[in-house]
Amino acid sequence: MEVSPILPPPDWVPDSVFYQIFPDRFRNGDPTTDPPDARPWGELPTHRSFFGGDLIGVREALPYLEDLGVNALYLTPIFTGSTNHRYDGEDYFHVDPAIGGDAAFGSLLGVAHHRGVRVVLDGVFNHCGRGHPFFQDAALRGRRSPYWDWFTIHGDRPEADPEPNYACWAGHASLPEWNLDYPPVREYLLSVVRHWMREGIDGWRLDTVEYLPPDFVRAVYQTVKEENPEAYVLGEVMGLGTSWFRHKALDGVMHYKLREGLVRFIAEGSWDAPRFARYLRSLWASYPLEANYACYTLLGSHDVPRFRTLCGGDTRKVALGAAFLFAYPGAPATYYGDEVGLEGGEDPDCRRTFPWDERAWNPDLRATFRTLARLRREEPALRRGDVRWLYAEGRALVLVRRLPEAEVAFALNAGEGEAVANLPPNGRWTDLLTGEGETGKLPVPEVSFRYLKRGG
Ligand SMILES: [Ca+2]
Repeated sequence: MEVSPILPPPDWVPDSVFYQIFPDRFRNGDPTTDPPDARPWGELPTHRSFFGGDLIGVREALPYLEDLGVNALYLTPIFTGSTNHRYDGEDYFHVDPAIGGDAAFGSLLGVAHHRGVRVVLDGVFNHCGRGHPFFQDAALRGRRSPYWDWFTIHGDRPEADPEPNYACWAGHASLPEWNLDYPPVREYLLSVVRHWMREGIDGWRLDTVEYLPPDFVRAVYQTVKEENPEAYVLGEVMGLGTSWFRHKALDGVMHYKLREGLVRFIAEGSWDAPRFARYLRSLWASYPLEANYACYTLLGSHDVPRFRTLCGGDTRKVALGAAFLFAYPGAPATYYGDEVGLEGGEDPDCRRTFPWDERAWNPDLRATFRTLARLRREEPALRRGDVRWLYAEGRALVLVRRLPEAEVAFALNAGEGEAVANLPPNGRWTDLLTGEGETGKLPVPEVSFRYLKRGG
């Protein structure tokens, strides 16, 4: 099938509320599959520790996630690997038995789809694990291996010590890089993409996109769309995503740039609202309009400290950050545990186990996440409306999301002390949470937000 170069991002993405799961840490649904050295749930993680979380646990948690308003999952790698994160793939065609194997994934996917929850997988196509059989073959047979050219090895055998003599990701000897200039490697990886599309997944999050040849990323995009034009191709892009969109290689990026602004403005308080607004408007102008609505917007992930920790533990500020994401274009994502107030610094600390004992939850924060998802579900303007920056002064801002038939204003005050912001000069607005009517001047209490709808 010919793929049009102007294929728009899937229509379901702006309607999605994502939840990111690191399978070893979210929920242990079947202790019989645990790695033999699994640590007690709740212990602080190290780079090497396993906790026994699995996909059976994810399936069990679907009612919890639905209650939270989640309708899309992003799972970090699930294919067989030897580490707790599985970014070291050893078998791209099978789900790791330690998290339940192919059967657990098939069951999760079936039940998720039945409940209207989409599933996006992590595609690690820059590198594999040292235990991948093709790399092992190159190590065993040297230049006589049919897989020698699949990697970039300087010497007669791959050696890890004292320095790896083969191309590997960020200098990690455990992660040999695929030689993506060699056509059979591309064919193999595209066959992986096709295989999982045919299993019924809803899209891919592509790992380390900025390290991949752009024409290969575009080939992945085209392969995905050939299998399902409605599937989502999301890139892990830490810098600006502009060139990837221009070359039509991605639908959206993980919006780390937006997150950076939220960290400065809300968590650190080092930017005021005007600076934050200028920064966001500049980012907005850097991306095609449709890409702005198809980005995955986030406060955190397995690669950065948790937002709560960056806020010095202040859950009110986590609520502000989340409220902004749910009021802004893109698909808002929650990193597992952020909604109950889980803390954590740099990796591996940001990968703690999810606390299933409800006494450890922050109930107000979780209630806020539920409310935000409900508002987003009930107000199409929050998902599809255009964006107008109405007010930015001191630590407060107001933006308006507008469709022809409805307008929702979002006001946020990140400062200590009440702010009085402006609403548009005409008409009456109704607070969507309290039902209060407002006109003209809008009081916003310290470290809080308001959603208002025109009319009422
Ligand atoms: Ca388990």
